[in-house]
Amino acid sequence: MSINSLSNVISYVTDVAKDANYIATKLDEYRKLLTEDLRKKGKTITLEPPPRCIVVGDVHGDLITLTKILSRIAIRTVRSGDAIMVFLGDYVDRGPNQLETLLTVLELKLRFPEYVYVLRGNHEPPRFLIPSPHDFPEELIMRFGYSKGSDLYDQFMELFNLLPHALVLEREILMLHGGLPTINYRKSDNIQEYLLGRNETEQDLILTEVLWNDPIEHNIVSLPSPRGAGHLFGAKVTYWVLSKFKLKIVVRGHEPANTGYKLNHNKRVITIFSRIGAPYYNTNAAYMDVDLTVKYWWKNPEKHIITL
Ligand SMILES: [Mn+2]
Repeated sequence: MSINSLSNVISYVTDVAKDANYIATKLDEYRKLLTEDLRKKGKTITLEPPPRCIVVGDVHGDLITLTKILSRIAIRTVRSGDAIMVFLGDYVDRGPNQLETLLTVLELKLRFPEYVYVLRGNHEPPRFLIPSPHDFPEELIMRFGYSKGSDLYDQFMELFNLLPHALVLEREILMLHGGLPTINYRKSDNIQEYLLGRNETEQDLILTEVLWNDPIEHNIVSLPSPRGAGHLFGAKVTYWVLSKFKLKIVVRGHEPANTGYKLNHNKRVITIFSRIGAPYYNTNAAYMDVDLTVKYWWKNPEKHIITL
């Protein structure tokens, strides 16, 4: 592991994670930054594509795999502005290191605010949509006792409300945790409205879809999801979104994959899963590292996926 790699952050947050008061102080800093980011960039962020984009899928407390990924990325790569790094959500629940995992991505955001993006997953839930299992509150209570543990949980829940739902690299990639909304298929003229909803009733339904949807290999719009929340979105939705909003590909997490990634809808939807171990026992974790200066890179997206 190089001393100049991003994985240096992990030894720092491991110290933070030992002390409830230290965590609370850091949480204030993270919330302040995310509030400012939200005010400036909104709940769905749109950027001009950088030369390089690194994408990490679900980590769910697998700090060992996250360390391996970060140790391959030099600090100067991110600091120079040549690359952005995007996390697709699901940092907590499962695994003994969920707190350290969450603190690592937040600390990276704090240190490189313009180049690191921390998206919301369904395990960073709004109060109306708690996933199962959700052992993050129990983990905090086990470590810090009932009073301090539940206090910290409330503060994290507040922070989760500040995380962006999606990141768009114009003309290239749409990144989000679960999938494409289906209830407003063909009803929106701009991507912000499509991903956020047109009014308050739509907002929660669309957030549910963004956080919970999975692709299905049929040329349909939508089916109910076996997960009990969200829908399965068909290729029709993918093709409409890509042509309507002039994008090439959708990159999402949420679903385990044995090789760490999978492709759907004629390679236009990529799933990245960046953890290994129980309860999925997948063979590989994966992340994506795309050189966006390569023309037509998206025609063979698997060439830009690194498995470990
Ligand atoms: Mn998920």
